[in-house]
Amino acid sequence: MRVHIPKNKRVVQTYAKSLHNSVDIAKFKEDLKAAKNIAFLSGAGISSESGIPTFRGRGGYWRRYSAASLATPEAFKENPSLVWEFYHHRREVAAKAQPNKGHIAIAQYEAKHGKAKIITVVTQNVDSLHARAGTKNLVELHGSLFKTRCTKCNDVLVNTDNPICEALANKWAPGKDVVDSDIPVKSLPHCKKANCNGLLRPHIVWFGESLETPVFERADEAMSKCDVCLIIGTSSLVYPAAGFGPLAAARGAIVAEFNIEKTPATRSFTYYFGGPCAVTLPRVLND
Ligand code: BV8
Ligand code: ZN
Repeated sequence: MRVHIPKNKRVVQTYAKSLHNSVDIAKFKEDLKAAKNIAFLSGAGISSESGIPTFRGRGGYWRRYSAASLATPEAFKENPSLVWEFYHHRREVAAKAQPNKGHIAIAQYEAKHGKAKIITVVTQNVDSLHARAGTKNLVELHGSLFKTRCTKCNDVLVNTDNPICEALANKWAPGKDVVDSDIPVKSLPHCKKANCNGLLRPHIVWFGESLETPVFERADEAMSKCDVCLIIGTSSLVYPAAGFGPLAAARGAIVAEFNIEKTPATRSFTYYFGGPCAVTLPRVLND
């Protein structure tokens, strides 16, 4: 029977918890064992050990631009060539990257316990590394680098062509003094559906865009029904994803954060496991 701890006492106890307290690992493993419904929410931090730069920190820049300034519909409207060069670069980096021990620990945990428990992996990442690690019940909140959407007929297709079109061949160098290619729109990727030929865009949710309703609803269902929730490698700054963990904690779910540093959400969580998640996740998931 779980004793409800008043918030303030829980805050004090949360700070006392850390990976170095092996009691926590044992306790959290017990919580996982007893859980019927487990949700994972990952951010860019889980892929950083696969060599994919995170949004914030040093990696958040490409050429002279911050990643977030290019991940907007306005940037695409204004300069589709530049935005396609940016996403071509990210497709190249993600295609060359391998899932790391963090992705694999989650996929193996699902494979082992997915029959007896409901296990959902919700990711903010667009790099496809969870899928490539073998995760099955996956919700890609913000879409995928390897899907395109037609700006005219809305057709969504998986596309792993590298380069995605001739004009983008070798046009992705990230250096800050690289001259942008200024590719004419007609040479950018276009829809191959009959009588369409609309300009393609990455099937990715940009800042200022709404998440696809069915995708959001699947994530919301998982995060509002789970007994235990693991929040992994995210700065918990971008909504609506950032709201899921604190909402789960507020309704009494056990929430464990895996990050190399504390975040604005840490204090509302039950556990904080500090350190690279390719180390901390296998420690708690591999039984
Ligand atoms: C929305 C895809 C409704 C793109 C992403 C003005 C107008 C419109 C909306 C807004 C507005 N102002 C605010 C908003 C809402 C906005 C938002 O929240 N903005 C923030 C900046 C305040 N949200 C939206 O726009 C969302 N849509 O609200 O729709 C709406 C619609 C219209 C009008 C009004 C409302 C859509 C957001 C989705 C944007 N797309 N990604 C692409 O990838 O190209 S977001 C992108 O950044 C990521 O996907 C992720 O979601 C987000 C945060 O990144 P993180 O994953 O957390 O990565 P980050 O680098 O920040 O942190 C890494 C963490 O890992 C760090 O904590 C680090 O310590 C840790 N770490 C590093 N290494 C490790 C590690 N941890 C463990 N181990 C390690 N080894
Ligand atoms: Zn089309």
